[in-house]
Amino acid sequence: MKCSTAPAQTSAGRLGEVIIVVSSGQPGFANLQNSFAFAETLSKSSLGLLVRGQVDVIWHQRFYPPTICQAVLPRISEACEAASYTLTSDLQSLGTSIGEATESTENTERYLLTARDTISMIRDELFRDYKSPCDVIRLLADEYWPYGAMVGKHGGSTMLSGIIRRWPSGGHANPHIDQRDISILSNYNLVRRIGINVYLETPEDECGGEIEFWHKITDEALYVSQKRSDYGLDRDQLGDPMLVIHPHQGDLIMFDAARLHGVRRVTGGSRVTAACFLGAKSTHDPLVVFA
Ligand SMILES: O=C(O)CCC(=O)C(=O)O
Repeated sequence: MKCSTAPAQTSAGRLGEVIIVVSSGQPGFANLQNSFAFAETLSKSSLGLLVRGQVDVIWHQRFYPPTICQAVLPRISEACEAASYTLTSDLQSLGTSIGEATESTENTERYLLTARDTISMIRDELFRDYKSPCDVIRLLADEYWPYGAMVGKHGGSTMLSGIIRRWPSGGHANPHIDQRDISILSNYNLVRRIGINVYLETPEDECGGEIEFWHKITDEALYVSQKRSDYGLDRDQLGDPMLVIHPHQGDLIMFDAARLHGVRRVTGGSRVTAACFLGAKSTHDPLVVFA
């Protein structure tokens, strides 16, 4: 399939494992940080740097075996086609996400009631012969982070620990941050929320589906005041992104979710991810896993 897409906009200098990326753009937000760093592998040291805010993005290529992605994709695509996602029609999502849970108390209840079943569907049905990507991430985070990692709890119930999303052709995601200051996370007082995506299927090069990064927004109230009525911000008002990554099958991308990010429209094929978040309360508390 032949598609076309806008080129990546970055300038980068290598420093061993860590690459520093500096923007030449002029983003129009207060509290922005307009340079950032990324690491090429998920390791004890890069996770520590990300949790401490010294690295913004980890892009670990071929983290998850493409052969397993291929084996699970038919049943995942079928389940996604049958699922309903109430937040947006820009993508499909299995189970009730934390984004939906924050929309209403009714949704919060549904999120908590369905979390265990969704975890079991992903682990025992969709990935039945394999370790699911979010389970692998949780085990590694528990081993790498000095204070461990645990699945989040809310009012005595287990939160969702991983989710599956699918963007059919035409799908995209508006630029957004993933907020920490929401009621379902309030007990944790998070200082950082790390977005994690493992790419199970990606469109061919030039068929869209890139993840784009702009500046960091630390003032969530300011973000909320500028939000569109559905979700996220207007792409047209942001200018060029500072970094555009086209992930490939099996890649892992982890990032500080206070950094504005979005997904470019898929113009051919489809894009499937296994996703979760790690929340950091401080540098001496366990990480919290949720989705
Ligand atoms: O799938 C991606 O690359 C990014 C998804 C996203 O917007 C998020 O994890 O918040």
